[in-house]
Amino acid sequence: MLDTLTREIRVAEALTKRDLDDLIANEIQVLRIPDFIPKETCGTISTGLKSTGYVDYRNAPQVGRIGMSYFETARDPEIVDFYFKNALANIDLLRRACSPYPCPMDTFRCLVDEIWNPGCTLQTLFGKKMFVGLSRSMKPGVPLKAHHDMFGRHAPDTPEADSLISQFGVNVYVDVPEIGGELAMWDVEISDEEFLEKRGGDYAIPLDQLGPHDYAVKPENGDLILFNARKLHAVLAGTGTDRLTISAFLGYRGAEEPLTVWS
Ligand SMILES: O=C(O)CCC(=O)C(=O)O
Ligand SMILES: [Fe+2]
Repeated sequence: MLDTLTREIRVAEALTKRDLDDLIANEIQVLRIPDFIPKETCGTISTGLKSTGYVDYRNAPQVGRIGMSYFETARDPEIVDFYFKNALANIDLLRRACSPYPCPMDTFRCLVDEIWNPGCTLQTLFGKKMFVGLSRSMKPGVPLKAHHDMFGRHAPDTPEADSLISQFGVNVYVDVPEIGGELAMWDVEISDEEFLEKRGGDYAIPLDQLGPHDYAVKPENGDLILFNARKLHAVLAGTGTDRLTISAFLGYRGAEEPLTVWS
């Protein structure tokens, strides 16, 4: 399947401030940069990630990850503590997995810092550095169910979450199945209360409970894709091979404020 032809999706040759501004201004919902990392390096990074080893998410069974998402802490103080204790070591783990190539998330952080005058920094929370660069592995036949990503749910009543104006998903695609594995999006933005009600006891909303998605992007190896994570989105099941990505969130708090990244 090709990308849905829609004004919401823009394909660009390089990451620029203008495209980032259009994403922030809601002019586009998805920004895709093919060959953000050379396709030739994807195989080596994929092998490095697989030998580092994926472990299933605490709260999303059948989805493997290296590193830990703040979403998994589910506000449990002990897990929050564990997350922060391992944050920098997990960044290092990802760097080693990508070696001898730079970790694509490091490259992304540098590039954003270069194009955004106030800079791009690693998100802190409770005075501590967060982890960034979670690698996700999705098995063939398994979708990532529909959800939106809201920092405020996991870090409620914090200045860091309250000050966010936009939250973007950032993914570098390291190993994508030939068939399937699209990032699918719905144009609606629902409140977190409505989302929590719809997902019930599950980690997200099963795809058969929603109408058809409004647009979809089919990533290729080496792509960087940024998207509005406050819209409902899902990953469609792939065929044949595991789907490996390196991911983050990018937070926007105003034109004069630094952008921040975290997982
Ligand atoms: O892997 C993808 O294409 C998107 C995954 C996702 O839900 C996210 O990065 O927030
Ligand atoms: Fe997401």
